[in-house]
Amino acid sequence: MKSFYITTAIDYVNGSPHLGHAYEKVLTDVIARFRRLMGDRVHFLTGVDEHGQKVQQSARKRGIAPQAFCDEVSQEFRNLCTRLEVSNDDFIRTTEERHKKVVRAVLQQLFDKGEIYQAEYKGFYSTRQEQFLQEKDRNPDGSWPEIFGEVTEITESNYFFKLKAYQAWLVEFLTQNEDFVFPRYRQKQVLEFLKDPLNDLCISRPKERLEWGIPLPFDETYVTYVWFDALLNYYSAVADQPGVWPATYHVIGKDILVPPHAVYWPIMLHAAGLALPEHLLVHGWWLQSGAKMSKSTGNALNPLELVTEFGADAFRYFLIREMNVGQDSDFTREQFLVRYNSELANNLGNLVNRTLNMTTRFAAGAVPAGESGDELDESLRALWARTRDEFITLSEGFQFHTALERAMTFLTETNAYIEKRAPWKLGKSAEAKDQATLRASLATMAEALRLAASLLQAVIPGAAAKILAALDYTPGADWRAELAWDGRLAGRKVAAGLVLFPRPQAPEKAGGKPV
Ligand code: ME8
Repeated sequence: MKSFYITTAIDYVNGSPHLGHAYEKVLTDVIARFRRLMGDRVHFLTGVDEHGQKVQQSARKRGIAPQAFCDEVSQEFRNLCTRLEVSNDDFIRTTEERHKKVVRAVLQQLFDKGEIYQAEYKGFYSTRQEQFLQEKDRNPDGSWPEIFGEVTEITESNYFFKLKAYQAWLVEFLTQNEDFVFPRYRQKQVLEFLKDPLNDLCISRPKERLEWGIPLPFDETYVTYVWFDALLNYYSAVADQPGVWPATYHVIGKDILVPPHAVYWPIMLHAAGLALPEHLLVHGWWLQSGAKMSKSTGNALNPLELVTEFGADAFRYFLIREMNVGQDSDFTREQFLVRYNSELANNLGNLVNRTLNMTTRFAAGAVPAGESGDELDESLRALWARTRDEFITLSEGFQFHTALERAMTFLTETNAYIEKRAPWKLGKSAEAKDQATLRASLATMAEALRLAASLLQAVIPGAAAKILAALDYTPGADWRAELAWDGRLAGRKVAAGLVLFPRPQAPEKAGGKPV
């Protein structure tokens, strides 16, 4: 079986991980976990981008060797994955030999085929973006946009990859494969970009300007341009694993779609005779007061602080619930607390507490058998069937925020069911009918909780596992079968006292803390 191979972008190690990095890993993880539940053989790769000028500069600033600097910062990105319960199967660093070997082999192959040539180049260069600029990159007033930082004119001899020769092929490919980029409107942006003629890509940097890179195999006085090196990570990590390449999805942010992932990468692969990835999944940005969070602007939020404060599940839940994949979202602590309080603590947390505590109190801790077949139960079951089907369909289309909204509605309705049944009243009655309704209600509550936890596994894996364990239940391998409402918990001994989402401060009192 061909793997469902999914990757994140590899993060620059010139600074610590921020919320944007955390989001991309969590989003990719939710997809990976969801596909595993759906029965796919998943291979999930993440990693770090360690070469290039920015990393060399950051290491210099710290007064340490680039490799030592990379070792240190890479570890932070690895720790981030662990703390976020990201289930990656592999973590690649571009300074690893397995990667460098593949980069050199691909470069040599393209050079031998005549796809790479040497030429004199004179042009404007942005150190911050590590790219040569073109006239069309200028502001209307002739100045260079801020994002390029300092721009200098340089002349040097360099190696070029024949990008231009493949422009028509790429346009044809994108026209034939309309769903190559998700969301679709982003594919249109790629085609828009391709309306202008492409220039060949400068893929070398003279060693006197940049030492920190992979030497060109055919001319060791140069190192490889960092993007040419970095993009190959997706292939180098699995080159020796049959049945994995090509990638099913490369998950990336919108800033690195055009040109690297949608232009350079398909052309590099095609020229090297390698299969193209099936899709690019492009997410938007987390903003703070409308500005992109990034290392260079200094408004980056340290995700680990939030994870320490609220736990990985709450953090993951918020990111996935709040962001419509593809669009931008503003991050505010207030909104985080609103969702935490209302959806996790009050809705899910409340159902957990009530179910476990009431089963303990009114049924000696054992989930009763049987359910009443009255209208109240019927309608909750019907809502479950709809919720489950919609959740799966929405998740398949990456509409996780709506999928979670549906799950929340099911939890709200289950809590409303409890209010209507009022087990605390039934428990006081000695009548046989009331006792039967009480048992049936407790069975329904436990089953609804089991199903909700199973459904939410990909998003809140830790909390879901704790809920299932408190219900004394170990899920089977077939997820779809797990999602059937069939009262399988009858007789299980539940464990009361599970507090998953302790209530934080009220939002109005939370002011003063930096977001
Ligand atoms: O671009 N919101 O690395 P990177 C959401 N090394 N996503 C964000 C974000 C934000 N505020 N800021 C960054 C690179 N990202 C290259 C990639 S891949 C072969 C090489 C996302 O550390 C960004 O869009 O700058 C990208 O997908 C990822 O974080 C890494 O960004």
